[in-house]
Amino acid sequence: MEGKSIISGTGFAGILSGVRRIVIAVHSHPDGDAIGSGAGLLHFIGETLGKEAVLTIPDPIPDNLSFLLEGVPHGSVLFHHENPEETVSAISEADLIVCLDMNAFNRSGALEEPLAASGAKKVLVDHHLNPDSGAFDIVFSDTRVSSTCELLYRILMETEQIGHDASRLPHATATALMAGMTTDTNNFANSVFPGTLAMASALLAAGVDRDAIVNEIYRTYRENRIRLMGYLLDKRLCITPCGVAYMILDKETMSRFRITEGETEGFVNIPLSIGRVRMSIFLREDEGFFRVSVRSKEGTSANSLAMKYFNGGGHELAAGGKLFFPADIPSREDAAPYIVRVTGVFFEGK
Ligand SMILES: [Mn+2]
Repeated sequence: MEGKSIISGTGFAGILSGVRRIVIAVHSHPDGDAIGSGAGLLHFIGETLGKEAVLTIPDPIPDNLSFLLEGVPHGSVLFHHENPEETVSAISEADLIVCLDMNAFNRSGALEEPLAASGAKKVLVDHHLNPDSGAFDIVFSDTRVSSTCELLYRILMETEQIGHDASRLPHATATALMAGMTTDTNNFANSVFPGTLAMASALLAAGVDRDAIVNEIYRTYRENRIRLMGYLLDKRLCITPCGVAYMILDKETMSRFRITEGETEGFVNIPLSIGRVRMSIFLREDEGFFRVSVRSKEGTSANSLAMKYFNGGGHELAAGGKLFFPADIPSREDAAPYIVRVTGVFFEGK
């Protein structure tokens, strides 16, 4: 447990009920957990508390998550990349801001400055290591859960309105929380705790259609993604003597396969299925930097590597960061030797 953890959710609904303008904010390059918890809370505030709220999102979401935002009240979701002024003013005029699935404002890209500057009361609900507790008035933080969706589920269950009866959750909230938990556990492959399965069980009993969720998330990809995946695994996957697998996706290859950024989600996990691989690193080129994803097997800290060498962090076994050129490496061609060198130091101390 991290920071000033307040694990009881009993006061949560009261905090939301006592204010007028509520804004929910999620991290940049939002994943299923960010959108699931954001949409889930939005529906809870609307349907259970009968109040309005606005979900602010810094940049586009992957297509396979768009079903989570169908059915939200008109005007209740603001994307910064589409509507920067309205998004920023919602944040600056808010009385209360709930930040989800991020441990600090600097995970939220374009929302960082408005979030930091806003005079609103700030609440954090998150499951990453090292929450920036000082920046928030109320912190719900626990790393021993699968996802922010699971932590939010626990908090909502403790509210008077829900009273530990999952069937009282709005159906859309239950669906969104199940979806976010499913993506953060990689469909129950990692970070599964007893509470995760208890949550899944209760939500299923409450009528959530998990088959439909799994279909939306994992069976709606474009052919291009699968072709690129095949190409990367065949031509680009390298494995160092230390058992570090890495793949580097440059811009030219992205445009050759006509791939958008969200479509590489999950690629980093694949090499971990190789027995001798203990860590997998995936780099995707952006403007002047690589976006870095790191995954590791038990006993190896993806978080330490990402913090030390990739300007990032996250969870023990799943972390992310950035590698800038020319600040960290002279040019983009130096990414591969950089990975080989720093992981060599990381594992062998040489
Ligand atoms: Mn998460």
